[in-house]
Amino acid sequence: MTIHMDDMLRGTISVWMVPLMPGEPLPQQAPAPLPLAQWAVAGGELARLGSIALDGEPLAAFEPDRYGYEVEVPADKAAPPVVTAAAAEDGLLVNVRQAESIPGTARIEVSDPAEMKAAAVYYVSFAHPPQYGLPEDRPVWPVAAVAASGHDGNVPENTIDSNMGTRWSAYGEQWIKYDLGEVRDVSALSLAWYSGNTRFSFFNIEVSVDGEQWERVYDGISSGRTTEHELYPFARVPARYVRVNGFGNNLNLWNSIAETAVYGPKYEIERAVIGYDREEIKRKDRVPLEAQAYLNSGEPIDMSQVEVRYATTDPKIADVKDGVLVTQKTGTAEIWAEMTYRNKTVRSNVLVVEVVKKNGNGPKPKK
Ligand SMILES: [Ca+2]
Repeated sequence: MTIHMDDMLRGTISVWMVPLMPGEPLPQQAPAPLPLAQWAVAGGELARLGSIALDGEPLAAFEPDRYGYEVEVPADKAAPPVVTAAAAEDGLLVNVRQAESIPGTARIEVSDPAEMKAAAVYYVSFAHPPQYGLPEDRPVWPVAAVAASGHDGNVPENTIDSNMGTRWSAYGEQWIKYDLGEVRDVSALSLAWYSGNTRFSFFNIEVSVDGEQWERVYDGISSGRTTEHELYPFARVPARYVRVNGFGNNLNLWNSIAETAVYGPKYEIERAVIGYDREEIKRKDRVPLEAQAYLNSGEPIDMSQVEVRYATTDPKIADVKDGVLVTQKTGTAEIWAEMTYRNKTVRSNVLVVEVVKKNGNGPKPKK
């Protein structure tokens, strides 16, 4: 910060410092300027926390006098950790407002009901590690139309021409808007920032079903580490329009995007099917089972990527070993499978296996 004051003999500068997390709005009203000599903390002391835990695990970086923490959550974890906190001493009140999503921020306030100590606020913000390049685990939605609040000759269409050498550029607070042509399940956007490896861009992402009512789904800063696509995931939401609001970068007020892509939800296992091609199953039989898992897009999954575990209601009648149905006694057993793909498990259909005697059409009635 630089302040020039020409021809000044005496002046007072008030600096108001407010700890803000990304996306948090400024307080509505500024406090009245107060000379430094009159600064004081109510009661002379702050209430403090003694510990913070994430999903029950102590936050290792915790220090009572450090009020902001940034925690990277593994990419496969969709929900933010649950934050708990304990006051440094008895008698203080701790109030936690959990983060709602990733990225997101939990807010912990510790206060003194006796009002001997001033309240303190701690923040724990959660983010996934940055993901670069075009993701392979999501469907890409085609863009039907693009428009922007302005441009300098580098037009908005340049962000969807699959050419990293062309870009949209606009100066100041500007937006660029993508129309998918129909309402889709949207859950991520990737942006390839022009000069993205040398500066951080400030932006947020909004979505809309009708182009009138907008919902903020992402608020952040680009990593400043890549000119490739950088992925910005958010909770899945139905949307036809996706808008990026740009606020310049850390070096100037230009918003420059080389390429944009809009994505649906991550592919995940949705359905598991097992079966066999045999009309009759006998005692001491061996019948190969067929197992197939399907994505939420309906596509079959390469089964070498899927972990399959079988279960039976009666292993003495029918069991599964190495993907083969193995029978012992006559009777009826139910067989099913649990299939796991990318940390998600689904249960298959249930096969009702009737095991009959050899050379017979089922358990013969007793004479
Ligand atoms: Ca381009």
